[in-house]
Amino acid sequence: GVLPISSLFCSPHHPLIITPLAVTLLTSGLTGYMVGSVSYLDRFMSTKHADKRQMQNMLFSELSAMFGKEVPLYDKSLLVNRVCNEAVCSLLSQMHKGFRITPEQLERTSGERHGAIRIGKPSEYRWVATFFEAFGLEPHNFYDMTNLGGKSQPIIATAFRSSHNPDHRVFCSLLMTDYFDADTRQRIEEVLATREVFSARAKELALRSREEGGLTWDEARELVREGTGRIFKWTGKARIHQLYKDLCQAGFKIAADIACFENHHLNHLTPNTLCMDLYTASMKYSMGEWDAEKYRTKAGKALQRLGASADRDYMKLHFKHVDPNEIDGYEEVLPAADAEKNILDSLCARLQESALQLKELKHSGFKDFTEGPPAGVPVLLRQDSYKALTEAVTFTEKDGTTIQTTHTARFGEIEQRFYATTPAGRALYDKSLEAAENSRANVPEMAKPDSEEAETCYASCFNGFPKTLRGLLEKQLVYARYTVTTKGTDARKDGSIRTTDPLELMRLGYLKVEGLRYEDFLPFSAAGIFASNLGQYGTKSTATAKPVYTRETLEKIMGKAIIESDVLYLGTEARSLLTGYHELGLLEKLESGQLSRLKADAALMTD
Ligand code: OOG
Ligand code: NI
Repeated sequence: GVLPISSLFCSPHHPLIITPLAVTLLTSGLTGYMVGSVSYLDRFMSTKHADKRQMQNMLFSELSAMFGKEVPLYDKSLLVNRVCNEAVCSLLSQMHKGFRITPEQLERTSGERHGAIRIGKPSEYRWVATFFEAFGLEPHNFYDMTNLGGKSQPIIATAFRSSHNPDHRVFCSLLMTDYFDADTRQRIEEVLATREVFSARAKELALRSREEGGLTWDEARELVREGTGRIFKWTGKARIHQLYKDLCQAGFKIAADIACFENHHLNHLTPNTLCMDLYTASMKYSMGEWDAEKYRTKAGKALQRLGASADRDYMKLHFKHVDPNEIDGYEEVLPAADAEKNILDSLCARLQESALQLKELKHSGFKDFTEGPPAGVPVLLRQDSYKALTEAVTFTEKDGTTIQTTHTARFGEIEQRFYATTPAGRALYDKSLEAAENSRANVPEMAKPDSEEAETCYASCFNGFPKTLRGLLEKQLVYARYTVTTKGTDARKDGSIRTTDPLELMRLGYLKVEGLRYEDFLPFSAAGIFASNLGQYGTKSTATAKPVYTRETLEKIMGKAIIESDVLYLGTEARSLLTGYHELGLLEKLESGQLSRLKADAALMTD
């Protein structure tokens, strides 16, 4: 039947569930585990303060409404995404008997967003970090965009998100002015010196949240309004046209986009898709780039691939609000022979509706290649976008005169998230991506957008990756969370378990597994996105000596520590294994080195 809404919003991994292992860990000195749960409990129980996860949902849904008003094409693309996701769900419900999702539930499942903002000066960055802290969004990972060879940008960054089961995130860039020659640097800093993006009230509320551990709902709503009414709002107002022109001409359009504008306008706000290739094909068709025949071929292929590969692991990855036990309960069946064709027919018909005719809106086309792994390799994330729109801007000069012109920077990204990779998986990804980029540079067919040869060749560079979760786990390329089954508990009673190998325990049906979803960003994908939208592929430092930036550089600027997300993935896996071994009575059977390594990995994560 239809899923109850509550099951979509009740995380199966609620931090309040205290396992017997937590007690074991507490007595064995790993107090971080419990301390985390207790402090969460404290915050959760405090009725005075608004819940930070609910505040996040409110902030991002308001930002989405704001962005939709600013950029009509964004709203339309959400519609295309919805229609595609409905088509995907219709196919999935034929493959997983019992899976049904109402339009309202789908809408809420697809509420996840990541935003991108670009900040000009350290003091602003510090305020942004304080603002996001009020929503429970903490900095995760350090991205040095100045160090990407030919794709470098004068940017360092982090992403603000929740550590566990995040729904939303913001990629937050900081322009490094010492990347430039002294004269340019001085001109940029001068225009930024007088910029005040945060109102006194916004600062007061953000600080109050830090001091008191939260905000009341009235205060929370007010802080959201500061965000949508001022901090992240596009105003189309800019300053110092000469600096803007000079920076653009010198190939530093990114600096112009940051320094000359009034505030931290959203550059993009990215929703999730259930099937990247179906979405990109539908957008290219709706935007008038592809004819119906080409669309049918490409979209048909995407649906076929989905029909052949959307197993329970795909379901758990893409419907994270649905209880995984419920997913295990669906009977898996092969879709009918004409299932994909019928779905494609109705999708084609829907895309003809006037609300979905994107060609009537002014746009700059869709990006040529999808960033990230090829279709069918379920690691990290895939991203694509419609290209930046040309928007009207009014410059006000020092003497008060105004100049009407345009600016092209804001674009429409989409993403699909897959499994988080281990260091070995990430190294394989980086190597595969490098090979793919090299062939794109050297093999003419590879550089041809939308061609079969290009797709096949790109995909072949990633052949080292197995296509299933099980295969990826066997090669230890991705992280997972293990849970004990009733069959496992029964086997423990019999004393019949002979192995401690998680994959063998899975094969025997004693452990169940879920791959961990990748919740972060990829510097090279980000660079590709920056590049294709700014129309310039990378920058070179013009400083006498190119500065070196580190994680500490950004931590000092924020006055906050940056969380290393690998620690979270590794720690989540280690904790689940410790709990699993404990419940299966296998802790004593582990080699001593293995047990202490798992405990150390689990202890790295502090809440
Ligand atoms: C941020 C680019 C990074 C992503 O999805 O990788 C990003 C920007 O364009 O400001 O958002
Ligand atoms: Ni993005």
